[in-house]
Amino acid sequence: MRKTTLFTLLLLAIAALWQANAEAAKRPNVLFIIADDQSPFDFKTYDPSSLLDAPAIGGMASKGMTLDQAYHMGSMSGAVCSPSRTMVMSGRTLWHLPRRGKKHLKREEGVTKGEDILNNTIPAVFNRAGYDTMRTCKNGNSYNAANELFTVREDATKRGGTPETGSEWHGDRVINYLNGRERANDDDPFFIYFGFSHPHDVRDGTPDLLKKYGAVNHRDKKSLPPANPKAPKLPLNWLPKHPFHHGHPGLRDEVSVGGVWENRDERTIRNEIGRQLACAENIDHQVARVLKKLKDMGELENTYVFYTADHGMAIGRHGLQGKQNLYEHTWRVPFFCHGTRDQGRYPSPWQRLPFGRSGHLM
Ligand SMILES: [Ca+2]
Ligand SMILES: [Ca+2]
Repeated sequence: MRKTTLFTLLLLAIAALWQANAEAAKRPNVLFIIADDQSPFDFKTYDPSSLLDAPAIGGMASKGMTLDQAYHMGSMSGAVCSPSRTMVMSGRTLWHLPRRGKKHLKREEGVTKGEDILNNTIPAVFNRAGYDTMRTCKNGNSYNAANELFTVREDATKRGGTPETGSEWHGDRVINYLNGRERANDDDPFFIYFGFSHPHDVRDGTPDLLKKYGAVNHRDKKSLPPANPKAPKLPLNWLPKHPFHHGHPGLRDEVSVGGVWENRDERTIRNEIGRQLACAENIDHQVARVLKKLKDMGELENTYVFYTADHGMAIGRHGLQGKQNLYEHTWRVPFFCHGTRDQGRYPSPWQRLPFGRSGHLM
């Protein structure tokens, strides 16, 4: 009896260990995708009248979860990217970010090095948990001290209309990284920060996608872009001018964006939205490539995929052009999550976040 009991206990212990090892081996990967300057209303999920073809990102939305009320918290600076991306990286609110001055990156590093903020940023936490961490994104306007902690970092600002100068470059970085893991038989879990430089201006689209959305890369400040019936229609909340003083009308985004400048006429705005959608579809193509690669590697079903943007954008809505306002199109962001477990099982978006239920990401 005693032998049987011990043997049973031993079996149970082995089973428990096997289970623990199996669980450890199955730790999920994370693919965090972030666009630069994208209103949620680019996507049919948020605006069914949008012309944007984005089947890869839209597929994530339909099979996973969509947050309807995802906002960034605003900014203390015209460079809204900076606080937004620092919040993403550190998990702290706008009011608790590392201090910034005119030479904010240097000061930020001085203040935060060795303190808990830096040691609890995304790369620090995932490195500590035994994850491989990789990042590609635009340069600047972010939390550089944290960005440096990614074990693989390939940042460059790519806003051109060719494979080498546009979003495909960022897509290639992730594909190359995954190819390298495959060659090395690296089966550590990974966290990939897959950032794009687009659709932030200058919105230079590729020729085929510009044609699809009836737009051109307009460069001549003295003329208007051609009228094209294929260009997206003016949004319902388009205005030729913002109706009252809104605080900071001379900002770079309101007066200096190439292709728009201070113009708010129909031809300019429709062309610029066409450029925006051309750049957004190119991002979708890159996301599709990476999702396919993960599927081919057998990793997709073990990967949480997030898609969001650092903030939204106006492009003619309410007579504004930029990111420095608090209308819905600008302070809301798209937010989609495709996970391996618990999909569609919770009525409330916050309860449905995979971190709470599975509890094994952090
Ligand atoms: Ca941005
Ligand atoms: Ca590794």
